[in-house]
Amino acid sequence: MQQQCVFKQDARKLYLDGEGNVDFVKIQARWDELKSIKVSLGNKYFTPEVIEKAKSLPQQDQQRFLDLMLAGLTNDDSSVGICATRPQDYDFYAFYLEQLIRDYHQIQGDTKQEHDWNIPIDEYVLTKINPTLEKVSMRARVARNVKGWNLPPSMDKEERLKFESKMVEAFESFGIPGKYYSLTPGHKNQISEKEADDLRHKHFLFNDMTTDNYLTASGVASDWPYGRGIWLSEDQTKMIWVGEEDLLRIISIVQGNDLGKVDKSLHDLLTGIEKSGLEFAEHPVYGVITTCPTNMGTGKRQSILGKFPNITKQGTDEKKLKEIAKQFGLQARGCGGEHSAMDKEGTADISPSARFGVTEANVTKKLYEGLIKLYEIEAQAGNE
Ligand code: DAR
Repeated sequence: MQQQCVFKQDARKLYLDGEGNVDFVKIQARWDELKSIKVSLGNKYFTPEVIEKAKSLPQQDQQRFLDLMLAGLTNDDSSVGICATRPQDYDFYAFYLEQLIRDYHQIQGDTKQEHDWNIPIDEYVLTKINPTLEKVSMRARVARNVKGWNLPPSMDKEERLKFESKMVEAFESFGIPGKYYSLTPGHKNQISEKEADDLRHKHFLFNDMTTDNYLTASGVASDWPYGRGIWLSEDQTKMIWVGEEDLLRIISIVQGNDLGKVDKSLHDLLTGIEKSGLEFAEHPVYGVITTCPTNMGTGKRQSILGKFPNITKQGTDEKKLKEIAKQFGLQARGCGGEHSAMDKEGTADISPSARFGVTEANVTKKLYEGLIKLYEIEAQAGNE
């Protein structure tokens, strides 16, 4: 059965007093309640010192502070629970977000984000791990937001539409053959529901955002489907999502076995879009700025769709694979992306968790090295 999603305006009302001011007692009570279910990072770092500091801010900034936490307060199973609403939140609310970011990315000391797209071809070859990994769905994406624009949780409909128009202009001139498909009602590039579903079946387009309680509660999904769409390259290996969790998700999906090739495809796309004159939102320490603190740094998530029938006992024990993956700094998701289930073959989307304090090249290396371990364990589990 489909879950009933809670939208931002209703989610935030629960934490306001009679005058509409932020009520810290109500927030604390909810975080305390969640402690017996699951402690998200948002919950963990809601400390007395943080509360004291937040309370000393003007009311408008307290309201924004509440907005940061809505995803976590609304979802019992949250592990992070935070969405920034504007690029400047990472400085303004550093008293709360800094420790949380360092915790998620396992960073000690004063790490500053460095970038390195030097990723070799012919080195991270999956058939060296296991000869059956001949034709694998390899994916890589970077999250990007654009300087001068709010992040999706706090955009209004007008800003979303304006941003989409700006991107349509960029797509018309950026030089890689492809087409933009809009979900905005009445847009000149609007596609039908059927066309949208076809793109979803191919795993190109994102799902209806109003069906994800994290996206609705945080405001990421507000004004759906206005300002949303996808640019897709003619050869269907490169795509750019507009108006999802970040303003842009720049993605490449390649079928094959050389991780370096998907990186090259992604980097070509990223360089192309950068040349169109867009200036991405960046932080001097944290690197690229993203809505979710988990994506800060490189914003890069690289994965493969792999089958782990032995570890997952034919898909019935996803938890086991998730636990093992975690030991190697990897995350295992279902085959339909985040919050989706694995199938009977234990098909999972495996990616390194860290994106800050690692370079783009490190992300690929971590994926490759983690997969070596994971496939070793999968083979052992098959002999048990
Ligand atoms: N599940 C949510 C978000 C985790 C990170 N995923 C993103 N940003 N799509 C949580 O708070 O646990």
